[in-house]
Amino acid sequence: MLPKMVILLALSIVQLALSSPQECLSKQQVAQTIRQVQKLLSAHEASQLQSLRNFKKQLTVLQGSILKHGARRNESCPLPPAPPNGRRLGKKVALGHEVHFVCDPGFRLMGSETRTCLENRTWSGQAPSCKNVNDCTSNPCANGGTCVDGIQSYSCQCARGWSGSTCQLPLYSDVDECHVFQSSRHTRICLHECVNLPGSYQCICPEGYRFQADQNTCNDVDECADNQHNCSRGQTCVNIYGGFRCVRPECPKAHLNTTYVKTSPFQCERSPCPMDSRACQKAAHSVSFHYLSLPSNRSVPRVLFKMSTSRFVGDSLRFAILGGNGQGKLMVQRSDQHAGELVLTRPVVGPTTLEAELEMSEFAHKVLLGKHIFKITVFVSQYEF
Ligand SMILES: [Ca+2]
Ligand SMILES: [Ca+2]
Repeated sequence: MLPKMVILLALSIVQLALSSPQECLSKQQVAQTIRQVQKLLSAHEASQLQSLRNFKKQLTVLQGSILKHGARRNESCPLPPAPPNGRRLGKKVALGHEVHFVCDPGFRLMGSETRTCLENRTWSGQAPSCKNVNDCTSNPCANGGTCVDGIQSYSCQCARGWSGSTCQLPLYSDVDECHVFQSSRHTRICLHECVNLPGSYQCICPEGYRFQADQNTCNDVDECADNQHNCSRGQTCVNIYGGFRCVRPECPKAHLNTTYVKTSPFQCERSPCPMDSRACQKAAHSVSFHYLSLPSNRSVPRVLFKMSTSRFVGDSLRFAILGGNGQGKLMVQRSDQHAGELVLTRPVVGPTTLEAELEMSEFAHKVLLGKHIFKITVFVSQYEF
């Protein structure tokens, strides 16, 4: 507004001076007027320049503020590394942005699959890692092969006699030793069961036996000594071939003034008899219990048990089998002046149990000094060992 007015004023003064000769101004007056207008314009120019400078200054401040704000917006997190055997997806690391992680085939991602750049310039969640997937979990190796895990693969270390990627191929044509030798009693290679293997064979013993490789035999496990039995308190464990038995010998019941007391787990002694009781005096002085173990089908004759006297010093002994299911297979005989023996006279095929009640009578000058009862139990096993 001001410059327009100033120019109009200057022009009207000049016009007045040139167009009207009657009221004409002197040359001097015109020159003075022009100088005044020039002065006015200079002052105005200075003011305009100052305004422009201020405006420029404001623009610079505004620009600075915009740049500063922009810098804040560029705040970012350090680029997280890709896990070994995996990849990172996404490159934007500014505040609020996400990056993702994936694993190579055969690997499973542990940790965070997605992470976000947080205000404090760190990434959310846990650093990811790629774990090799165990390819052996399905037990792919056959015939006793050992599986070795790889990356998206596995390999098999085959047992002796096998080959192929999963040990499915016999390495060489095998001889079935069991089929060839085990079927005949004379060429038998295993005491019990034979299992054919590629390039070899294996002998297996039944339950209750332990295979002894150096002698190629099946040895009975002594469950009683090894404390593998389940006998209750009051019972006694008796080891037998291929197993064990829990026994509890009982003394004869009181009968006709005759009573017995237990003097050990396997022995009963007659209590002193009343003076007038002949029945008691004729009864056995002692009853003892004997448990024997015998493999099946043993050759005969075979002495199973020996009896001798120690209590009396008589001049003769007599033996008898009083009872039990062993009659016909068992026999008792004198072996010397003070001893006798129980003999197996026929082979017995197990599993079975033979029982015999033996009586040993001792005499001096044909007068009975005393009698002893031996209760024998023979456990015959299922196998010939
Ligand atoms: Ca073989
Ligand atoms: Ca046993």
